[in-house]
Amino acid sequence: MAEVYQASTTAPVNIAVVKYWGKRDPKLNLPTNSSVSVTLSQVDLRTHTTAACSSSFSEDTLLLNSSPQDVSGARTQACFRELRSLRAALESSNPSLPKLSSLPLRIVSENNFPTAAGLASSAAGFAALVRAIANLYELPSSPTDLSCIARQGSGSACRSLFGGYVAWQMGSKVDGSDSVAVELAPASHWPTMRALILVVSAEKKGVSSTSGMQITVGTSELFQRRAEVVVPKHMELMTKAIQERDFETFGKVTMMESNSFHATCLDTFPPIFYLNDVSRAAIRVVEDINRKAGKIVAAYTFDAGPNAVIYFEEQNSGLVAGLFKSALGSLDGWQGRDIEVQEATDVDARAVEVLK
Ligand code: 2P0
Repeated sequence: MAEVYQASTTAPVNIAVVKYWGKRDPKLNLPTNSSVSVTLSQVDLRTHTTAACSSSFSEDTLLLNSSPQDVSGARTQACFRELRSLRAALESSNPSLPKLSSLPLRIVSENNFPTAAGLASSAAGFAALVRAIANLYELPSSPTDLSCIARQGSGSACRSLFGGYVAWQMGSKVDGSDSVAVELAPASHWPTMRALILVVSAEKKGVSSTSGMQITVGTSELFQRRAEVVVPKHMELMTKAIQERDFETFGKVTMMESNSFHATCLDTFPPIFYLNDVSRAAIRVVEDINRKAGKIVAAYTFDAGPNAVIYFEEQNSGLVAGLFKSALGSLDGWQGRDIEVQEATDVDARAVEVLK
């Protein structure tokens, strides 16, 4: 029987605090602005992926949550092609290596969170896919190198190759080689940071990010100002706030970023609405919390969906969780989940297993 080679890994969901929205090159997923994310729990919100290859497989396949996925799309193909060409280069420099680059791939992925509900499922998905294949091929690539490949699967995926606080530098080269993710700080840098996720809806979102952002780029004048003036300022403030563990600035920029992104969505024609009444109620609860505290101790952010992520520091968890429970407890359609910020570890960067 033919040998089956396999390797597994997991990748976490990341939530942007400076948002990616808009592509200058839709084929390579090159963004119109840089972004920053915080990677959430290792345990609760992750994609687990196993990549296998064998001459006994007839073609490349991908199963996500037990359903077969189309792998012929340009994004998945770009990831396969780049990873195979890195493996082929290794094989030509070391002829004793098995010729894995020419074998069909079988990828099996499982998410433990709602797909396409604004919880960045494509980010964790493509990051896990790229890392799993890189492990299978025993590539010596760094997370930043792999981020350049994952970006071609889904822009935000490049940030899920790291844990903690991550910047995706937009870069300026036309081939995208400098549009990569880098770690700003590990999660351990700010051990008191906490996040609460309000799952307002686990339904699939109405407008996909890919098409939404293209319509924004084509129709919103606010978008231009956001990309050229607002985000560069927020990138600078956010990077410094993280370095200095300055929660007030971190929180203020996080909320202003979310508002700026959703204002741009509203300024898109036809408009894109991701927030709903429960999302807006969550914003008011955060404002109440900060008013009571006399400073910013909690910050909301929303991606391309109605679910809220609330950041706060451990010492304020009683105030934040308490007010959320009493204010939103009577509303239908949300459930709170406490998530700690954790390190991304390369869980399964283990040697390739050879299964007979
Ligand atoms: C972000 N979002 O920075 C922003 C905030 C949604 C709102 O990245 O077309 O799924 O696959 O590159 O990465 C969602 O965009 O889009 C996203 P593609 P992606 O997290």
